[in-house]
Amino acid sequence: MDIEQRIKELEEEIKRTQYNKATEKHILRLKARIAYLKRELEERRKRQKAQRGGKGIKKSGDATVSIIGPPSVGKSLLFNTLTNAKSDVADYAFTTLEVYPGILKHKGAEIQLLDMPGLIKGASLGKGRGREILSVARNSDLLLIMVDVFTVDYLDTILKELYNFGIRINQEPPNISIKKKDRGGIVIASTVPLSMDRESIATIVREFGYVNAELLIKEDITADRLMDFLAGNRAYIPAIFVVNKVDLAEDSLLKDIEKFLKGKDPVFISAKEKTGIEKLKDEIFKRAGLIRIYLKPQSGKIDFDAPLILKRGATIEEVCKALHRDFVKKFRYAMVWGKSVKFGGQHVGLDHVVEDEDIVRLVVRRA
Ligand SMILES: Nc1nc2c(ncn2[C@@H]2O[C@H](COP(=O)(O)OP(=O)(O)O)[C@@H](O)[C@H]2O)c(=O)[nH]1
Ligand SMILES: [Mg+2]
Repeated sequence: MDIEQRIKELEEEIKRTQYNKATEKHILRLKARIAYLKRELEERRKRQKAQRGGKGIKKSGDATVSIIGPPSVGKSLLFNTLTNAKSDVADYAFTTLEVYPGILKHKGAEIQLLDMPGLIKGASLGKGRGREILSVARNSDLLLIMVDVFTVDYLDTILKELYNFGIRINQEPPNISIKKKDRGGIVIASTVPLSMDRESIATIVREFGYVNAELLIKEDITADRLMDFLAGNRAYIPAIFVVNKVDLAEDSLLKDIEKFLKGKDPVFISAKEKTGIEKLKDEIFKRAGLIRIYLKPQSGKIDFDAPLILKRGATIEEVCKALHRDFVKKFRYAMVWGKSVKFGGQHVGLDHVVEDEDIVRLVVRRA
């Protein structure tokens, strides 16, 4: 029997089964089975795509950001406002048929933005070229999830399609590790109290084909996140919620939207009137995980207009590598001014983590 059909059958079975204490375990097992089969399906699709030589958008710049949302919410107009590129803007749905790349220059960084067709219900199953759009989204460093003041309800659909495609937004990867063993069954160790009972955890792990294994769980894991971990092919990507066309909304509507999106920290903009754009740019820079490092040369002034752009969490070693391939080898120490140090001019080593707007002077051995 083919995998898709089997998944459908299992889903039907879950729907038919009355949820209660007695069936709880059985349903959990069915869910794990589905998650496992879905992964098999993904793997197969990936192999087929690799054979066909699937084309992708070439990444460039310091980070890649995809604009995702339903048709006609103003994605292309925003894209044109933010970048040096041009994308079609029109009054009817599906004006954007291709993926358009453009560069947003902000705070010394070059951020690649991708404008795409609208994402519709059923996208993760391939509707409206949805799988192509979601593949691009999956490979981004950040998503702009965009709706307009009239389509805020549609957000749920977008979030579901992302979820079904294995994209997890604004979540850290599950903090678990697993080791296969020769004997001993499923052994579960945890560093925090767990809400799930151990038998349920073991059931799910077994559904993914493990007979003997040691699990180390470092968070209060849910069944969904455990399955995500075991499936192993999830993409964890930060996302910014953008609400466009505020120029068309009454204050009362905006208040309702704010309430509806509570906890999602939406950025309100008007691509047409160019309001909220600077705030959005700052947010993109931050949420893409970028930081600026100013280099202090041996002599001469610091060029504050040309920072070195790195990813948050970068160390002095990365600063060295970005400047010259021999600098790590010749490194003696670095002097740092800024948020990452206790006092200005502090001497640090290669593993020191730098922060946004730190000033760094590298001291290296001469030839
Ligand atoms: N009033 C208003 N109209 C907008 C705004 N942004 C986009 N539009 C209009 O909405 C329509 C769809 O825009 P488009 O960028 O093509 O949407 P896309 O399908 O999401 O790329 C066009 O007629 C735009 O001029 C906005 O902030 N305010
Ligand atoms: Mg468009």
